[in-house]
Amino acid sequence: MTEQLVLHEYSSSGNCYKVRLTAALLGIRLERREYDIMKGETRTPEFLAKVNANGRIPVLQIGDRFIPESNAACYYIADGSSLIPTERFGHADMLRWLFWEQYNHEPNIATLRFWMKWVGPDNLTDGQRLQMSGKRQAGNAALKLMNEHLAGREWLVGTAPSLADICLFAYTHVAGDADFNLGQYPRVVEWVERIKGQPRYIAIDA
Ligand SMILES: N[C@@H](CCC(=O)N[C@@H](CS)C(=O)NCC(=O)O)C(=O)O
Repeated sequence: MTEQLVLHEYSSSGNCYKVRLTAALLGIRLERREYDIMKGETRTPEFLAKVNANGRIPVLQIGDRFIPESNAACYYIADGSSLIPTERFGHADMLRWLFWEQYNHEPNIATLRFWMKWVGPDNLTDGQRLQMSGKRQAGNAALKLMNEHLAGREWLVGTAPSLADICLFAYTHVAGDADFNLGQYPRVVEWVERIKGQPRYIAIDA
């Protein structure tokens, strides 16, 4: 990849980490620009006008063009690499996991992690408090589904690591931050270790 890539991010976010991890595993350099989401730095008129009208990070900048949405940014980086299955079914299956992550996994596990670690249990609104048990149940259902899918297989799609593994790994491996007990999902724990063992792996706080 010859063009310069800039990641607009908040580094402890799993959505931002998955973009960094994709680039690291592929040996691709990213320039990093940090925003403090706790201070609303992604909600300024400048950010909304130039970087992402949706007011969120991560956003991948390629020259003067911007790709918001973590999984789309990962896809841009990984396109053409071994992380993207080329066989038609495998490719669609990888996309299935990326969409599933955004609908069934991230809104539950990542949101609870943010509420518990950043907002703090004492500062939650009544509305957030009301949603906690539903999100915990749905987060556990997502982890259970992954655990069952991983029976007899090492990777989510086919027989090699793909972008599906990277995108699901980001919030799964820190689910303990939101008091999910990964020990209940032994195949997920093994899969987490398998990803950590990949050449050029970087940790979320690297
Ligand atoms: N679906 C988006 C979610 C992006 C998102 O929710 N980003 C959060 C941090 S993980 C954010 O920017 N929050 C700050 C805000 O909403 O003001 C993605 O996958 O990139």
